Amino acid sequence: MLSSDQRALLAASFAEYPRQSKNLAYGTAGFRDNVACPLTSCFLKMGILGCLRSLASDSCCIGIMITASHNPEEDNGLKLVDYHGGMLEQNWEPYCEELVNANDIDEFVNCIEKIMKNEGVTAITTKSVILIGHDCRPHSTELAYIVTKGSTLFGGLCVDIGKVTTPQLHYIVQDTNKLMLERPIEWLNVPGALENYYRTISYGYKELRNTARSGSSKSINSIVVDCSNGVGSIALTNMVPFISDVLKIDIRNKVGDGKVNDNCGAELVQKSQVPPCGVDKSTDSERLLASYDGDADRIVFHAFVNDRWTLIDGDKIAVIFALFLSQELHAAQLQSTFSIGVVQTAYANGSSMNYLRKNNIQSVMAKTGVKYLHHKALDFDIGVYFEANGHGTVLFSKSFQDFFESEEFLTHLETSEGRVKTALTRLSACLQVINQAVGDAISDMLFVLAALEILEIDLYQWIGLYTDLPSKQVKIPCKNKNLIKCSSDESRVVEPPELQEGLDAAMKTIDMGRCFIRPSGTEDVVRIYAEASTKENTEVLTNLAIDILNKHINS
Ligand code: 16G
Ligand code: MG
Repeated sequence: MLSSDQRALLAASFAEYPRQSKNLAYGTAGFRDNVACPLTSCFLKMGILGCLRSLASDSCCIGIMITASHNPEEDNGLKLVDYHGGMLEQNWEPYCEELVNANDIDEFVNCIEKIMKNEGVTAITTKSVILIGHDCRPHSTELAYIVTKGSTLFGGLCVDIGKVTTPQLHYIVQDTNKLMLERPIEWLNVPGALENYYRTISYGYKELRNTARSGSSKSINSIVVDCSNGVGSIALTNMVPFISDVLKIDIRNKVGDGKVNDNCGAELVQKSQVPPCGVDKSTDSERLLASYDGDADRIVFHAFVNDRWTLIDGDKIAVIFALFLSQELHAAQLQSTFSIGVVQTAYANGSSMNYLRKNNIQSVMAKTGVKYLHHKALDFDIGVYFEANGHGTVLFSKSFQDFFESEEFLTHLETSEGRVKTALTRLSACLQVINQAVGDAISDMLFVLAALEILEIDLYQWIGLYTDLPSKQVKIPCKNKNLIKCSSDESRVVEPPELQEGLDAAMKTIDMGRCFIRPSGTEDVVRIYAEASTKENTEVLTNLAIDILNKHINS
């Protein structure tokens, strides 16, 4: 299917960027490794794959984000944004791996032709469109250039939109493809698309705040944000002029202040449960603090209150989202028209699950990784999904969105009054402030602040909403992590069965003990999570789980 000229071009590029020495896996969130790997060949090939995906989806634009998220600065990586603005459809992941790991030019060309055949791409035309975004790692610009090279080699129109957060790229891809139904791609206006991002989100945030009871002593009007020395600081700085009249944002750990994610950011704060560098008990006490990760698709909050430092993780964010949305859905009298539910993972603290249950909010569990939570959240009209580590957003079903965009809604809004009218206005504003394409640290931050204000929950009440059960996470190097197979939500080990039998027996001996073991999707390790009534019990359970794992897998 490829012409001899096309083959010759590919062969030349194959020779220029030799294949990395090891096999790479697409993993939970794309390819990620140390840049010394080297990653250049992988990036070139993904430029080509992006074109194929675009051609297979009616020339919609496809995003390629260059980032290794919360990994150390020495790592880099790449994830694809599909035409709908979400993550790449999972049935395309094997194609990515096959292309990247092709050993020679014949395997490479065969793989391209296989994809074309399977996905109905009859010819390589100039009709593919790729948008590239990248984070602030020193090697990201060069890697973006190599992706561009791959795409243009394949005749694609490739637009490098520069330093943006992962959620900004998702948002722009989603927005652009909506607009492309009406206009040709040549009209793509990147500054305009970015401006639309800032305008829409800030507008929704302000609309929500306008509906709060004025003068509430509980409003949070300022926040300190640790941007993990990453690209989030650029996006947040750009957002400031849109909201500075109502919210004071104090940005710490900006690009250039240090290495990306070094001693700061959401990963460190949530996993190690310590404050990041750049914030200080003496100056930042009793203030709300937030930490983003290196590409700003994750957020956790924290604070120095009453003389101690406290983490407010993704579970506590999910709870506020759910409380607020459920309250407004009822107030708008739409609770029998639209469903609402929360999707969490096995890492969600048991106390958060109890809290949701007590408040009659349905919650379900998904496998770890945004793509799995996202998928489950589609089962609801309002699907809140959040990982404890701070990845999450809200998805609204098509019928929910259609309702709020309909003539019927406008009439309903005009004729309604009092609490119903307020609730309708609020739900409609949620469609603006929330980045539905993917979890977004900036959008999540603004939404949670507005929701806290409306719910009249202050920092102390938020922290005290429920008390987390003490928990611990450890990672154990494993000879072959793939020997372990888990249930679909990863709460139980299915293979080898003796492993789960051992864990079940251990849990029975510990008060409120719960633990699970799962192979990591991003590292060559097995992860153990344990929680129990006390810190000591959690330690005991963790150690029991380590022994059981070593006995059945590592011996
Ligand atoms: C990736 C996932 C994150 C998940 C983590 C688990 C995305 C964008 N990121 O970072 O959601 O929590 O992997 O890593 O999906 P693990 O499998 O190594 O524990
Ligand atoms: Mg990230």
